[in-house]
Amino acid sequence: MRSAGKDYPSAIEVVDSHTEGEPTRVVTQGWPTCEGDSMQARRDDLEAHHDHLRRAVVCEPRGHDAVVGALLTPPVEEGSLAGVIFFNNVGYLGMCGHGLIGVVRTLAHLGRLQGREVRLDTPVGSVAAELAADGTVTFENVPARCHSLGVQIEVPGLGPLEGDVAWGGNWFFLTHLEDLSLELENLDRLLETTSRIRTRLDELGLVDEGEVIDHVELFSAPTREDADSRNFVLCPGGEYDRSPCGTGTSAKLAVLHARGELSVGQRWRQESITGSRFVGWLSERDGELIPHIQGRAFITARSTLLFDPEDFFRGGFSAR
Ligand code: PYC
Repeated sequence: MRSAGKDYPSAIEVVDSHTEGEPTRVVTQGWPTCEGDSMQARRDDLEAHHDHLRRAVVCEPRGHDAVVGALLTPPVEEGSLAGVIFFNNVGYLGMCGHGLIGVVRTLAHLGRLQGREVRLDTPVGSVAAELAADGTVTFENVPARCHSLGVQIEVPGLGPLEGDVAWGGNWFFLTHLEDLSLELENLDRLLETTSRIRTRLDELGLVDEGEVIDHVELFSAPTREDADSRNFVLCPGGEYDRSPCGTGTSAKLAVLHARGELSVGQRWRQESITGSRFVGWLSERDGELIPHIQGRAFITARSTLLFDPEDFFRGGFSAR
């Protein structure tokens, strides 16, 4: 049996990027092997034996609370180039849309992409992506589904609220608030309000046992002329998504489709709280709705992370 001891490698190689403003740190070398035949098993192994590395890689002092990490592994499916496990300041994500776009740009940057199309395995399924000549990445997500429309909840300190529950690779509660505009100057209130909603959702347990609605997504009218809607997304670790959130936009597409407001193939242009944008649409395969999400990522750094045994903060820390 392997121990869950806190061993640190001497160095971990990473490539940093941002996708429409949201950071991704791809681990390319130095992480111990994650055991398991499936991506879920590897994610569980990572959690059981290397969770201290998750924190050390994405949190302060090497990163910060908004950074999403992506660990590359060998693929588990035939035809896939690699496996990828996404993680953040508090744990693990099923899929991560902005992160996937960052991974594709990173693989291209490293010269590891063979051609323009790639399949990657995640703990919630395989996804396909294509890198266009201008650097735009389009990925075909795992199937999205609307779980329930018009759910009424009572949130202490906020009152009654109506929203939808949908899966887009992670679970989302999608709603809008009349009296809180989606502007960065309202960030403290947006974080506080969405955190309250999430606490209430935890208590209510609206999805299956073992599943958690860990993202809350607010919508308003867009501020850009080339967008259909603006959003604010609370992520599991208390941070907000600077991008329009790939899995959140996928969940939104499923909700719009369930309401009869978006047909298959119809474009949806989702603006984020920072003013960046994803374009999304749905296709149908074997009776399931497949979200397609398009956006851009830019490489910001290639670094070697070091872990000095004398360093009190070697294992990283979170301000939250
Ligand atoms: O783009 O799917 C996404 C995402 C999830 C959390 C942060 N970004």
